[in-house]
Amino acid sequence: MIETNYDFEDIISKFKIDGKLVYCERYGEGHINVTFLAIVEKSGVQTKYILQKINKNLFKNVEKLMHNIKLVTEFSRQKVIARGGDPDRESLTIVYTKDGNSYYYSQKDDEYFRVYVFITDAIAHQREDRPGQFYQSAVAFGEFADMLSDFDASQLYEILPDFHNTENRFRDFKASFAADRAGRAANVGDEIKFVLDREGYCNKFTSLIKTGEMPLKVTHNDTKLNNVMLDEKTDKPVAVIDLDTVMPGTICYDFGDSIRFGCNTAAEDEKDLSKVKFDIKLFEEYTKGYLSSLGNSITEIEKDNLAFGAILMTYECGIRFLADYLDGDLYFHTAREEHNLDRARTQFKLVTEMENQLDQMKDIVKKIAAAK
Ligand code: ADP
Ligand code: GN1
Ligand code: MG
Repeated sequence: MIETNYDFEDIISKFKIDGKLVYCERYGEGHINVTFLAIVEKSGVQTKYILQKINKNLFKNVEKLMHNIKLVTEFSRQKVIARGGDPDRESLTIVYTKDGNSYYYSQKDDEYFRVYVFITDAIAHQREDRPGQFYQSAVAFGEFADMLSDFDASQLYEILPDFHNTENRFRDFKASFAADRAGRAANVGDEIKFVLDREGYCNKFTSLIKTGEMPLKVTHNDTKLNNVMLDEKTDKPVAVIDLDTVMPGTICYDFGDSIRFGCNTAAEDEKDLSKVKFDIKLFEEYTKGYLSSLGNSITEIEKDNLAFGAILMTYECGIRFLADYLDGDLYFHTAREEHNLDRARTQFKLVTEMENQLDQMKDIVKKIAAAK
C-alpha cells in the first residue's frame, strides 16, 4: 500500500507557488517515487504542477539527489534557451521552496517532497499508440545524451552506485534467493533457473568498462518510454524527465533499457505471456532515431554492443523484479500479490525472444550505423 494521505495544502504552501490548491491526486505510472498532479488556482486561472514524494528508502541522501537534478536541469535549460526553445517545457524545471531549497522535508511525515513545473500539451506514453512515437523517443534520448556530452561528470554524485552493474545485481539476486524472506522461492524454480543459467552475461559490460574499452559517459540510466514527454499533437520530443538516475554509465545501458520497455508488444506486467513478443521492427525504428540524434561520438565498441545491451538490460531488470518478489516487494511499487513475478516473467520471455534474434538485431545496428 502506498501512503497518499498528506496535508497537500500545507506542503504546496512551502513552495514558490501562488494560489489555492484545488486538486491533488496520484498521477502517472512510475515505480519509484509517489507522483501527484497538483492544480493551483489564482484569479480563475489554473496551473498544474507535478508534486513528488521522493522515495527515501532508495535515495538515502536527498540533498545529493537534488544537487544532481539541479545541475542537470540548469545545464539543459541553458541549452534550450540557446537554441531558442521554451525552457519550462523542453527541460524539467524545479520549483523551489520559499526558502530557496529544491525540496521540502516534512518533519510531521518524515518525508521529502519536490515540485516540478508540469510539462504541458505533452504525454509520457506507456506504449506506442501511434506509429513513429517510439522513433521520436529515441530521438529524445539520443539528443539528451548528445546534450550532456559536454557536461562535467565530476560534478555529479553517483547517487545509486553500481546501478547497472549486472554482476552486483546477480549477487544481490542470489542473496535474495538464499534468504527467501517472503517464502516464495519454492514457487519460482523455473524463473530462478533462468537467471542462474545466464550468469555468463553479467560481466560482459562490467569487464569492458574496467579495461576502459567501453567509455563511461553521462547517461540517463532509466530510459523507459514513459520517461520522455512527446508533444500530444505532433509526437515530437518535448523533454526527457525522471532524472534521478543521471550518472556515469554507457550508452548501451540507455539504448538497451529503451528497447526492453518499448519493443515489448505487451505491457511490462502482462500476465498472458503469449502476448509478450519482441518487436524487431520497433527495434529498427529506435536504432534509427537513436543513432541519428546521438552525434558522432559513438565508438566502435559501443556500436558492437548496442544489440546485446538490450538483452542485458532486460535480463537485469528481470533479475531485479524477481529479487524484489523474493524479498516481499520492498523496492518497486506493486498493485497485486504477484506483480513483480509477472514483470519478471515478461522480461525473461523477451530475453528469450531477443536471444533468438540477436544476429538480426546486430545486422540492423550495423546497417544503420554504416548509413549514417
Ligand atoms: P518515477 O521515478 O516514479 O518513475 P517519474 O519522475 O518518472 O517518477 O514521474 C512519473 C510520471 O509522472 C511520468 O511517467 C509522467 O507521466 C509524469 N510526470 C513526471 N514529471 C512530469 C512533468 N514535469 N510534467 C508532466 N508530467 C510529468
Ligand atoms: C523504475 O522510476 P521508473 O518507474 O521510471 C526503475 C528502473 C526500472 C524500471 C522498470 C530508480 O523506473 O530502473 O528499469 O522501474 N528505476 C529505479 O520499469 O530503480
Ligand atoms: Mg519514471
